[in-house]
Amino acid sequence: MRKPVTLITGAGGEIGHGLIERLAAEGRSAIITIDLLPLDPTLAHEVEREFVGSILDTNLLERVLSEYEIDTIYHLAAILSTRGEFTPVTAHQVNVEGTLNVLDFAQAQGESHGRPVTFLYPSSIAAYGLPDLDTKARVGKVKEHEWNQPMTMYGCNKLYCEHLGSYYNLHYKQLAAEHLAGKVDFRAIRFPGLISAVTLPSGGTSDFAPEMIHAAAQGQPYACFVRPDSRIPFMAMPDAVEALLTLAAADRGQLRTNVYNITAFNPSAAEIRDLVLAGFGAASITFETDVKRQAIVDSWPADVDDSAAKTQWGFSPRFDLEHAFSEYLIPNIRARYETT
Ligand code: AKB
Repeated sequence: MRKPVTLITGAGGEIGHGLIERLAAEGRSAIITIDLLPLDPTLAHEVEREFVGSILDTNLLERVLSEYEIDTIYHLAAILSTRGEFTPVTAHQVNVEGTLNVLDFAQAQGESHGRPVTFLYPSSIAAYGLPDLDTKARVGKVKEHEWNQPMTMYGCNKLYCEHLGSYYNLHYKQLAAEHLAGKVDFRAIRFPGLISAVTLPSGGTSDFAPEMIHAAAQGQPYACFVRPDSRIPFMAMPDAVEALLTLAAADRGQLRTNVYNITAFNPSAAEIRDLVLAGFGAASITFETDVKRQAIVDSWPADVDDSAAKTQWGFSPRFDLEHAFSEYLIPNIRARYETT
C-alpha cells in the first residue's frame, strides 16, 4: 500500500516555507517535499519525507510514484525572473522541462489511483508584457487574457506552462489522447510580488520591496534598484499561501478557467519606502536604477483585475497595504531581527 500524501516541489523556497507551516498546522495530509537543498531544520520536522534532488530527475519522480499516493501537488520549483535572464537555458530547463516532468508525474499518479490529482501552479505577473510606460499607465488593471507578451524567459516559461497545464487538465479529457485522459486538475494563480516577514526572496525582480524592508529592520542601508515611481501589484505572504489553499479546496464546478490573477495592493517603490521609514525611522533608502531590472518591472502591469478569483472561488486577501505593514511585516520582521 502506498501512503496518501501532498507533494510540494521547490519546498525550501519562500512560498514553500509558509505553505508547509500552514499545511502541517492543519494536519489533514502528510507532506512530502522535493528540493535541491535540504529543508530548513525548522521545517524538516513538519514533513513526512524530504527528497533532496531535482524535478529534472525522472528516476527520482519514479521513486516517489512507487512509494506515495499523491492527491495534491503544489509545484513551486522555479528560477525567478532576474536570475532567469542570466541563465535563460537553465531557466527554461527548470521552469518548462521540470514542469512538464511534474505534470506527467501527476498524470501517472492519477492513473495509478484512479482520481484526478489537484495540481497547484504559481504563475506570475511576469506572464504579462506591457510595451511602454504610457501603455502601462493607460491600461491600469489587466485581465488574464490581456497583454500576454512577456519579456523575460521566466515570464515566457510561466505563460507556456499555464497552457501545458491546461492541456493536461481534466477539462481536456474529451480532446486528449486516451493515455492522457483527465487525471490532472490544473489550477494556476498569477501571483503578484510577494512580501514575507520570515524569508527573503532570491533571483526575482519584485525583490526590491522585501529587500528594502528586511534591510531597514537590520539597520542596513538599501539602494533600491528601480525608480521611485515604479508600480506593480504585491501581496503579503500569508495571503498568498491562503489563496493557494483556497483554490486547491474549491469545487471544480465553480471554476470557469484554469488561470487566475490575484492581488492585494499596488504601491509605488516610493510609497513602500515611506511605509518602511514610518516603521523603521533610522532606515537609509536610496534609489539606484538597474536598467535591466527596471525594464522588467516597467513591462509588468501596475495592477491586475482579480474579479474572477473573487467571484469564482472567494479569493479575499486579509492584508491591505496599511495592515500588511502595521500588523504583519513591521512587527514580525522587527521580532525576527531582534532575536537573531
Ligand atoms: C519575480 O520577481 O520574478 C517573482 C514574480 C513576480 O513572479 N517574484
